[in-house]
Amino acid sequence: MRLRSKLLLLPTLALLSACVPAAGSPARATANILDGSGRPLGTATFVQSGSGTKITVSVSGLAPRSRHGLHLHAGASCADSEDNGSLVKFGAAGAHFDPLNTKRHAGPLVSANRGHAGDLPYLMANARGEAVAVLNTTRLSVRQGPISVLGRSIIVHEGGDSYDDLKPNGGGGGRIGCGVVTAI
Ligand SMILES: [Cu+2]
Repeated sequence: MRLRSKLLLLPTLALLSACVPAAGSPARATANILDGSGRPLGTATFVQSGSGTKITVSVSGLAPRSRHGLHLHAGASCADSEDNGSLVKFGAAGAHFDPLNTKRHAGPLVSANRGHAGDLPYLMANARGEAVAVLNTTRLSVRQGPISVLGRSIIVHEGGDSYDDLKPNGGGGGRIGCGVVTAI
């Protein structure tokens, strides 16, 4: 009887292990970034190996040589919201992802306790309106946990990013692109 129940268990275990990546293998996530009219603007990819996460964001269709704040926001939705009767484009994406509750906008390079983990390098468009931002960070992870990017959203802002709070959230202003991050 004991042997039989063990044998029944074996195929179940094999099935489970097929779904779980081996320890140490990279975990990956992606976001499709759409503009305010629902047209594709670009993609974000997240690859974690060990404690580091490489983030690559590639966008096109921007104004030539323009700068755009780029952040991970806390919400899991790119729906619009309303604030005092006015529409907030992609408002459901919420505020900058700040898992350590620093309440400071300080850009991508400060240590984890000094600013929003979701502050990413701003996008700088070339003459053709294309921009790529790359960041290697330990402030964000792909695997599940308090600093995971899964279920957060990438936002591209109308304006640039001063990496400080002299203007709210670096002065990026309105939201022109959004994509929710999902595992792949
Ligand atoms: Cu933002």
